[in-house]
Amino acid sequence: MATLNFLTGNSGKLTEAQTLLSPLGWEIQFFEINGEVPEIVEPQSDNLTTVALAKIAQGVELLASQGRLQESLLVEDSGLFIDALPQFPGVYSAHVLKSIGCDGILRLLDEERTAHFLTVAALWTGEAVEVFVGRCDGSISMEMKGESGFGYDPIFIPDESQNGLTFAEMTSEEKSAYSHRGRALRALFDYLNDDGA
Ligand code: ITT
Repeated sequence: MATLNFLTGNSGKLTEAQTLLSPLGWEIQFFEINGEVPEIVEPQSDNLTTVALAKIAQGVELLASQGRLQESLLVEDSGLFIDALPQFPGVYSAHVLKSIGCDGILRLLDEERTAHFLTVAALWTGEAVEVFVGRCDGSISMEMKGESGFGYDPIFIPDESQNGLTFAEMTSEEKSAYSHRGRALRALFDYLNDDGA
């Protein structure tokens, strides 16, 4: 089974990548140095791709410093974009979640509730960097619902959701079928397969 290192401090992201890619023959593991996920500096930017590329550049430097440059490495940056709140929380999604949380987002919204999630994943293949993007359109629920997943999952209803369920009311498999991350990682898998990696 091929191994993919995932440089992230978010265990929810790791679980979703494992759900999606393990059945396809990939073992996904945290990228760690001396048993710890290394700290990465995220640049101030209003662009997810810029952030993802900054993360992969730092990750590749760390691989090089460990003599592991031939290994593959995955990073990704994701954000929730709410139409009624231009660019918000967007690239500030992590900060906004910590400061006002899902409740705070619900308090800011009125009737206009359409939103989308974006993921920009950057993969170091051992030779080069490839970028994959996934988008999921949906809306913000009227209240928090569900216990699964992480982050904004209790308030996001994807358009494909049959019964108006939030991501947090779905299993990891169901969420991945529609989600921004699922789409980006399936594109990544197709690339790895086509490339014979
Ligand atoms: P990294 O270490 O990978 O950077 P992070 O949690 O800082 O992990 P991001 O900056 O990409 O990740 O995510 C921004 C915020 O958006 C963060 O608070 C996440 O919890 C949230 N988020 C990302 N993907 C999500 C998803 O699929 N469902 C709900 N919330 C999500």
